[in-house]
Amino acid sequence: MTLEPTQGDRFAFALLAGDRPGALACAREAFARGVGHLYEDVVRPALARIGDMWMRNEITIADQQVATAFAQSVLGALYPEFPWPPPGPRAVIACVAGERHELGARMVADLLTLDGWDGMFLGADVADDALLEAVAQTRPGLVVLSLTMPTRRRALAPLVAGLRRQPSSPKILVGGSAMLGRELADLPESEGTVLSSARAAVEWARRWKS
Ligand code: B12
Repeated sequence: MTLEPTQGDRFAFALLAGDRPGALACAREAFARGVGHLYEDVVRPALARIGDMWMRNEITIADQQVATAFAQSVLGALYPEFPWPPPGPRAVIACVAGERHELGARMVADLLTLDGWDGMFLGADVADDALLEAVAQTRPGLVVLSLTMPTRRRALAPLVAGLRRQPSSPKILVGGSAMLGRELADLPESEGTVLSSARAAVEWARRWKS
């Protein structure tokens, strides 16, 4: 029995082959079912597959980096077609200091923006001071922190405590694959919430969007 490749597999192989038309066609086909579907059901499993190939030494770390950059440019090509609404309340989204995995955080930023937030994505490896300064200046209602590497978890407590001291009292949401199955219970002063998918982030944030 031969299994049909999933959309995620097709996207992964197009990325690794540097096949821009193939990757774009696959992304566009998924986008027809919504940005959430494209991100969570196609791009996320494609990148997971690429990570597994790296673990098995079938590709190099450089291949992985090139494939991610390529995925970002393919998604960027579809940006003008996304149904962006007028910007609403501000949300700041960042990868914590030392965290270079940025695609998931960018997806959270995009899906929040598509749901009516004014998403300000600060990108990868954001130093605590820079994040706190951005929050002090822009006074967001929501701050989203993304962590992929479990080693970054220990840096969370002081950052969440710093965010808690901000006069605008933003809601704090923490997630990413390093937080799968975790609780924020070990974080002092935290009322932050842990979630693991970008779609769940949007659902959770809706109640604070006023
Ligand atoms: C691409 C990639 C890289 C790229 C990143 C480039 C970039 N510009 O982002 C580069 C080459 C830089 C890299 C480096 C490393 N990587 Co890497 N990388 C990956 C890979 C293949 C894909 C990551 C990705 O983009 N996934 C797709 C996105 C969409 O998924 P996601 O991040 O999980 O995000 C989703 C959810 O988690 C959620 N989400 C994300 N943030 C948030 C926040 C909130 C609040 C919420 C609610 C949800 C949420 O929403 C997203 C959509 O659903 C993964 C494999 C994998 N399984 O993910 C390995 C992986 C994460 N990397 C790994 C490793 C080990 C490393 C390195 C240590 C390798 C090395 N020796 O150099 C370094 C560490 C760098 C660092 N300090 O951060 C391991 C981590 C293992 C572990 N748990 O410890 C993985 C799992 C590979 C593997 N199979 O072992 N990597």
